[in-house]
Amino acid sequence: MLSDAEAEAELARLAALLLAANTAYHTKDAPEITDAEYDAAKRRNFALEARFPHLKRADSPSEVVGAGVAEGFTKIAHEVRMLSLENAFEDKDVEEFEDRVRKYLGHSGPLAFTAEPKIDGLSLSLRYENGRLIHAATRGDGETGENVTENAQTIGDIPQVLTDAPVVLEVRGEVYMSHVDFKALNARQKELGGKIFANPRNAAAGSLRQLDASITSSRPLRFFAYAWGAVSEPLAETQISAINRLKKLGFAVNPLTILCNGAAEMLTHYNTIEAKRSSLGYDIDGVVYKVNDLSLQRRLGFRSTTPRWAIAHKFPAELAWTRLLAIDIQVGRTGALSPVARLEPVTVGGVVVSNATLHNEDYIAGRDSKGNAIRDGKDIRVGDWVQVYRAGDVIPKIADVDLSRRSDGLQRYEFPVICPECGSPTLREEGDAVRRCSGGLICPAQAVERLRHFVGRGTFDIEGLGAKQIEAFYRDGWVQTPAEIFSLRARFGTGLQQLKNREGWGEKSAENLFDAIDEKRKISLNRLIFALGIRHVGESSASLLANHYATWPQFETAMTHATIGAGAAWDELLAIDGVGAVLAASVIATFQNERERAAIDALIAELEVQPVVTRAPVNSPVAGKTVVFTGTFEKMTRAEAKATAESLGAKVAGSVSAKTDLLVAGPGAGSKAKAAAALGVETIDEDGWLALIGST
Ligand code: 5U1
Repeated sequence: MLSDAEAEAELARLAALLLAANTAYHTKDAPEITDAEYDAAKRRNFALEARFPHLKRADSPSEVVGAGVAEGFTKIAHEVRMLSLENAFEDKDVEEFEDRVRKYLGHSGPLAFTAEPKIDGLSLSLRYENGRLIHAATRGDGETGENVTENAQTIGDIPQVLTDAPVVLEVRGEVYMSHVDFKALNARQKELGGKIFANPRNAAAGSLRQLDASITSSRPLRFFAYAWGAVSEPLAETQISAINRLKKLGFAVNPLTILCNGAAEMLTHYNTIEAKRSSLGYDIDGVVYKVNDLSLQRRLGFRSTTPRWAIAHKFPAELAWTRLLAIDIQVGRTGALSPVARLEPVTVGGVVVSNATLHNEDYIAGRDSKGNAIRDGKDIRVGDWVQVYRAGDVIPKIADVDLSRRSDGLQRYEFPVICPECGSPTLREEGDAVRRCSGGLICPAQAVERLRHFVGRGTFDIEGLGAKQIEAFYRDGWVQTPAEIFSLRARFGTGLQQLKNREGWGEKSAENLFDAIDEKRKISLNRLIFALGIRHVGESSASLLANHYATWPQFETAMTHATIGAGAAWDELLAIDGVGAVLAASVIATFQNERERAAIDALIAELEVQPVVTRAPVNSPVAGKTVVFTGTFEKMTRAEAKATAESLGAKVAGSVSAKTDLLVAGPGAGSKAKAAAALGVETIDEDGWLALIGST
């Protein structure tokens, strides 16, 4: 509904914003807006250009194909994944962490944890072989990082040679810059007309991730070690002694690391560290707690990206007041309409913030998802003074609104009932806080988001085909569906003319892209299921489905013939531990939607889907078996039993069926034991299970 003049002004604003964001990201290594915000601005720009083609600027941001920051670095695959940490924000989260750990382990006696500052820097993994530094890699996506070996060799805190170390030792920690060094660096940069860094973390990241190691060597970087990856022999039996061992080997370890007995002591140390925060001389953003006993850490294991044995207790968010200039709506991959606050730029904790999430329509209206008042029921209007906060790296949020500064005549915000991207009606299902576009794949925003998800890191991860490229390909009509990615070579490969004529593309890069696409035709079943972008199916539920059905034909056949709410295929889906009715219905509905199904079939025709290979030892007595646990156990918790069974290659189901091979029943087993008896399923008790898996 914008006039030409308004659209022109908006395109100019977006061009300036995106240019500044590109410069900050690519050149300064100092991003000023989040990726999501950048992408939202790009999308808005595309949408406006599509609606007002005659106003497209000569310097249109949609013609810029951004070079990834990582370009120029070689990659290093981490032998042991680099994990991130679950966050705690309140005292009760820390208490719940201890409770969860105890419950998982079934442990009621004394339990020690380490507590240490969380350094606000850049994670680094250093691999030593026979005492020599072999390589250094950034975290990257946790599986593969950037090779920054030469740069790391210039950091004084990083030993080049270790004596008395395991033959293989990967030391992990944080590269950071002290406040004094940061100020001096910025002063020097100013004098030389160089880049000014927004905060010490960006300065550390920008300094380490230099293609020219001599630049890194001129930057005052430091390193604290706090963890390890691959090791050829155990470092110690406890976290605290492992840290002491790292110290003995010559690494700097944080002097505020202590042992605590339980949540109360952890919280005391948190307060101590917070009180010292401003005088430490370097940035920290919280305190990390870890279970001290490494054998318990091993038992606790990991969720998909975070360990169960550690948590980061973040310091409270930083706050600032500013004006709300506009509310934009972004349409996501599942059609969710997300309101984004456009703010008068304001500095919050050293970072300039100009966008914040507004969550959903209830949040703007001053209600929570149950209809209860939040912010004393104050709604948020364009033009209001709002309080912005940042907690860690998450997208900034709006905490409050100042009614005393509200100008007369500000209107309540009307949440769109029509999708701003495709004009389809928006719908809000019973019990869902989110309003969604009903357009499905006809909505360009949903289609693009699906494609972006499809080529993302946890999914197809095609080198050279990032979010920005796929968006440009979509806009140009080259790729509308995932299958069309795989037919690009056939369609454009002969002449390569069109691709290589794009700015930033040459014949070589086009060929590289086609090769990279071909490389990904072989895909694991779990990645494929996740890549399909089915609502409610995240990375872990995709793995649950893949592990259960094992091959694409088995999964596809089951979903094609399943009926929502009834029948054997439905029961089988729900019997998968971790799969609920909402997820199950969503998967079946996707497979039975004509348009979605056609897109899936076309994609599968281009791929070679790898069946799930059980990683369990071949001699595991339960590999490939479907096991159900029921009743109470004394020597293991249910969660632990499940994790152990899965690590031995078993499938753990939530209910007994004809496919169940084994029921492990503790006291109190009820209907499942009866069902097993009726079906003739072998039933053993806890000791029988422990004996079977050789754990007595
Ligand atoms: N101090 C500290 N920071 N930090 C960050 N410990 C620590 N541990 C981490 C991370 C990501 O990860 C563990 C899972 C090793």
